[in-house]
Amino acid sequence: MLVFKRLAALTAVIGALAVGALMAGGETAFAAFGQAAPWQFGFQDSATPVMDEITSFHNFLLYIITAIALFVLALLVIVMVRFNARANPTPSRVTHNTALEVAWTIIPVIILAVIVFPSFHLLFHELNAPPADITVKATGKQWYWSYTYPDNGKFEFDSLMMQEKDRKPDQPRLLAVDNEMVVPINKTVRVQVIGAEVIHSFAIPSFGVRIDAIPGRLNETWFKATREGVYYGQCSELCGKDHAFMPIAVRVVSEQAFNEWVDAANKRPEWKSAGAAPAVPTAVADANQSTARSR
Ligand SMILES: [Cu+2]
Repeated sequence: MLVFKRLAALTAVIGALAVGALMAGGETAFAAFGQAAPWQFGFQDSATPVMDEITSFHNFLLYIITAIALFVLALLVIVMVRFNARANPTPSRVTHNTALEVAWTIIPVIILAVIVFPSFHLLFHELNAPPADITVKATGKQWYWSYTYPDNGKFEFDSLMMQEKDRKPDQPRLLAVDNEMVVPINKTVRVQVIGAEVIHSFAIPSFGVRIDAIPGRLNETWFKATREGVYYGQCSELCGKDHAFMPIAVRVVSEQAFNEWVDAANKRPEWKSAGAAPAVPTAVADANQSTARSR
């Protein structure tokens, strides 16, 4: 019994510490929008309708799974207390109970049917891209991303992780980049995703977007950001030695600011030439570029 008392006391102490840490971390948990925060529980804050739906579906499932886990725990406790060898020396010989067997088949089916409707609705929401207002092509390279704006002047630029010496204090470590992908607020952005030489994955948690960048296959996803700000993501497919150092940064701005940015981008000769047909075959150019960029 003493062992139990000590165990209970230890559990209480650990619980109190965990709650204390949670409350201390709670203040910072929402300080950083568009990126992960220390002691964060759950998802990053949503910035798109798709992520809103992912979050609410997740919460809905959490209620169901919590109820199921508590129900099974209660059954286990009842069995352990009421039907152990001491409390129940002569066990019953019942092996079948038709009503019970029908119930434990039908009820899970009903639970799954309840889950399937919001699940399919979410799937269609994610995959049925509405007509796009702008298109951005994201190319995963070793180890950085390149963004092309085919409908806004065909300029292209590379987006590399900010090196420590260049990083400003307000820019998050390992997430900030030199050239952010810029998109307008409340516009449907079609993102075409491809890999240059190996498989990468384009992922932005706040947008509910994650899609593989596969060489030779043009994948497509979409998002419609409803809040201005900078949203960070990372390559989410193991792609090589600098997999952890090819972050994605998307800056959501007003339409006017976006148009100004596009004008400025079109005036940068190095961005223009990057989007033009390369003088050397693409594979050779990419290989040279990767060699120059690898750290
Ligand atoms: Cu990658």
